[in-house]
Amino acid sequence: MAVETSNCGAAGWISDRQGYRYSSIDPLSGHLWPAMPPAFGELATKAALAADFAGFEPDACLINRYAIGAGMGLHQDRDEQDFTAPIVSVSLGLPARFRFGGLSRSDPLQSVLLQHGDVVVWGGESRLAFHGITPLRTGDHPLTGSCRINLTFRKAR
Ligand code: MD6
Ligand code: FE
Repeated sequence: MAVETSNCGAAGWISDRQGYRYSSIDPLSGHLWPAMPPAFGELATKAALAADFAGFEPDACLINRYAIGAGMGLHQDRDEQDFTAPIVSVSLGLPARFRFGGLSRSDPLQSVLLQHGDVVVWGGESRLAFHGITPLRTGDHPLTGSCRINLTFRKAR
């Protein structure tokens, strides 16, 4: 089951024939990504600060929409330039089980149920930790219906 993706901010995460990369242009529209709404950037900066990462100024907000049955396999977020900046993840809509491990794929995993409104910040020693989302279970959320939306804020460049 696929996750549908979009972006806002100066940099967007795309996949095309050349593979995965950050691009300032939306390949579907040929235009720049929409600007990151100031409230989004402020939320990410404040959440990072609350986790002791001062001065986080994301230039990318990945928007992922998970349908029922969609998940994301264990992976590292390692295509950003600056690993001193954390990742801030905001969960909306249906709950999902977030699995969070260590720097090796085979490290033990913690499992956390992310509910509507939950924010996760990871950085420092954990910046390159493996993580993933187990396939979404059937449900109906009053705000999003039968999906989950995840925003991840990064400093891509
Ligand atoms: C989540 N998302 O959906 C975790 N990583 O809670 C991710 O780990 C993620 O949404 C890379 C690209 C997009 C993502
Ligand atoms: Fe990720």
